[in-house]
Amino acid sequence: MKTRDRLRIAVQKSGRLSEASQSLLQQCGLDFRQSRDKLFCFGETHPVDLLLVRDDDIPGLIADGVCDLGFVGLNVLEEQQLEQIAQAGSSRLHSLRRLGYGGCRLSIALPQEEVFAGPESLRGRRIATSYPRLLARYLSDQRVTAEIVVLSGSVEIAPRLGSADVICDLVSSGATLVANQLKEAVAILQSEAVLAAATTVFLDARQPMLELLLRRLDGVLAVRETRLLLLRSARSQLAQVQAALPTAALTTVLGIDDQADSVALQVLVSGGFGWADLEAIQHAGATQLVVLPVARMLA
Ligand code: PRT
Ligand code: ZN
Repeated sequence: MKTRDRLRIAVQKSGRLSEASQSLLQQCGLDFRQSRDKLFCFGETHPVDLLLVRDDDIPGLIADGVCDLGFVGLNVLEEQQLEQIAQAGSSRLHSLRRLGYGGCRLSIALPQEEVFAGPESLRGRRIATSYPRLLARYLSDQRVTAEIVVLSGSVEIAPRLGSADVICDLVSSGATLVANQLKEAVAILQSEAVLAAATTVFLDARQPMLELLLRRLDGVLAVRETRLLLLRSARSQLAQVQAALPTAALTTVLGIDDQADSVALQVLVSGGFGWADLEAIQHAGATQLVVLPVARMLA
């Protein structure tokens, strides 16, 4: 393996994942200076550099050892993993972390007037997609044979052009499908941006940097989902209020100087915490509820 003393990360140059990927690195305390041709970012605070590329090139750059890590959609990563397995029998590419942005699904969609009666409805049909390996895996899992029409873009117009009957494409809001008179039948992959790598063991200065990056990344990802909930409760209702809190919450109960009958609670909540959860706690007897975002956390 080639020795290098700086970690090199592939990031999408311009597209749906660019901003969120760079902002995640910034939240990890990494700052960069961009080269004049805007293809390279030199790490000013840490020995980490960025290569700005097309998202489709990211898995290949990692597999070839040009880059050590990459921020890429799971859809692109898995498609290229399957391609490498088909070509070479194996793939060293894998996902180290799910990153919580760039969410979408790879779905099969058909003309609005058609009825989808399960995977059987796809037998013998022409399905247009840019993800032939993922689609082939789904069809084979379902024991259905169909014709895969590989297109590199504008997949959603294939049925209207007559080059396919059905499509398999990325969907997020679903507006593009509706605009093309298509309807979603089944999602074959739930995707989001991931941190991809071919190895996590380096015998040079990249190893401590990788460990630092992963530690900070875990901190940032955990905090994103965490909220600090402040509230008050009468002592007589404390048990009820505590029972309404999320089960994994970390709770501190504090006395209030001049109010012997009341307590203040500080509750660290992780995972999705919405209006309905807050209302349930209020209903159990809590008052003065405040939900705050958490900036940093060290356990
Ligand atoms: O130039 P480069 O090759 O780098 O970029 P690209 O054009 O290939 O990729 P880009 O930026 O469009 O997407 C990058 C990644 O974002 C994808 O690989 C997915 O992991 C993720 N992502 C998230 C999406 C979407 N959401 C999405 N909605 N990628 C594409 N779409 C398409 C979808 O197929 C549809 O055509 O956007 C259109 C709008 O979607 P609706 O359902 O909201 O209408
Ligand atoms: Zn692309």
